Amino acid sequence: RSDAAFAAVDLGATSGRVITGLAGPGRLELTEAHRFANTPVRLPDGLRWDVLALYQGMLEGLRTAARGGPIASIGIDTWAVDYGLLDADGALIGLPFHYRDGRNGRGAEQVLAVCGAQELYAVSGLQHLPFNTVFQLAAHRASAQWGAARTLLLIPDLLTHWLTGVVGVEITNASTTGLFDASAGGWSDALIGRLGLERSLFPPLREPGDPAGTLLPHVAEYMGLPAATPVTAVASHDTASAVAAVPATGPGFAYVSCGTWSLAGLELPAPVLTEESRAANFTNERGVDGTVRYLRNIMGMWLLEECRRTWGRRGEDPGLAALLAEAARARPFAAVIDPDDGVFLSPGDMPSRIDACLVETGQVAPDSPGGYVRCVLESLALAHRRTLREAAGLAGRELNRIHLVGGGSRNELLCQWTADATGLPLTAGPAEATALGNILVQARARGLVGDLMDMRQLVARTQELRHYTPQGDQQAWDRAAARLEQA
Ligand code: LRH
Repeated sequence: RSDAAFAAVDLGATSGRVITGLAGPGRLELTEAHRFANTPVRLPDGLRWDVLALYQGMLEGLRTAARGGPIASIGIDTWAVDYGLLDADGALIGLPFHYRDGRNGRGAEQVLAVCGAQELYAVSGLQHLPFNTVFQLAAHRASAQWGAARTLLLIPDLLTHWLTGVVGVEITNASTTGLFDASAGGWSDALIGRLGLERSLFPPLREPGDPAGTLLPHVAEYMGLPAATPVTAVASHDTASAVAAVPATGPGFAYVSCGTWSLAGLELPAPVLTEESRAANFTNERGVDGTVRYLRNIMGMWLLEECRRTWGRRGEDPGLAALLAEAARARPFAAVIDPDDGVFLSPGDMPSRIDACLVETGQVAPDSPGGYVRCVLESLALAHRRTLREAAGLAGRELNRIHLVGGGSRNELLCQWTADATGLPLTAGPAEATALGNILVQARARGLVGDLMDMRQLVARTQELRHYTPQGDQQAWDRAAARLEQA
């Protein structure tokens, strides 16, 4: 069989894209059909996703992609944890909340009062993040809308539903809800029951590669695609798609999927549900083919993006290239923050929050934007080191290489410093790992690509990668790592 074209819809926290991928044996080429902003909206009752604008952007993009020739299937991935609720008629109730909304703290308290952190982890293996779906649902229950809710769909499943009319939840993303049984690989009836949620809210699960329906007639007509065009469930959690496209060709690799978040960890055959793992807050999210993404969330490029948003509002953002050049010249290790500090989670003035952390730990705030960027990137490299070393220790693994994928792989300073801090060789790229993983799962469902190893080899053979070897002063990084622990 020859090559085919697939459309990947990839929605991130700041922008959405529709990408066409030509895939087949020996071939994997991406073309961006459309890119659009994802701008959350603050309403009086909270921070929401403008999911209609995202849907419209997706339709627009698919229409553009369809003009380029036949599309064999469509796959959708987005960020995790967030959801929409449907009523008995199948209509969306309200706009989905943004995981950075402040309501979630209350929800976490309520859940933990019923179900202890140990019990939750023993079943779900999920790291504690204040915005895990289970906590959001607890906060949501107090609303007037809740009584009308009949079906929960995660964001990619909601968009799939609007394209096809079919209801289902894809499993890699289900594993980020806190209501998924990491060992059994299905919804946890036990947790759902304990927390007093209706079991019928949770639709049947789909595996990456499963069919997710065909386009509804009005959708197909709008896009100029045949009504029989299939939508395929991909690894709909963007991080799971990215990990599937890590171009590793042997064992012993760790990955950092670096975009708005840095997701740093390992791929394992089975979850690690020990008390040590819970205390270290590692997650066991599901990957393709039943693999486990054993990782921890690190605040990631959000720190830089939010600094730039703050400077931009004041007309003080000199642009990314200038900022990085300035950061490269700034004094090394002048300031270290802990990127995992919860104070950085919500949107708002990031430089001031960095200042406050530095003052609190007896450090001096940078005196230029480049100084902040250096502080952020060095601190992220240190956090990558801490997380990967802990993951390897808890999982009993030796690491021989880091694969840094996602948009962050374009940042040479971050790549070099992550190699330096960890003392490990690092392969950077592909920047488009998420879209590639999305396309590859669709191509595999059509029999055009083999197993996970074949998928990764195809990425390694066809995509542009950069290699970094550790340099610099190891002891200086060790000293800085000690400062991270005090930060
Ligand atoms: C990255 C990501 C991450 C989740 C977060 C909500 O985009 O999906 O894996 O923890 O967003």
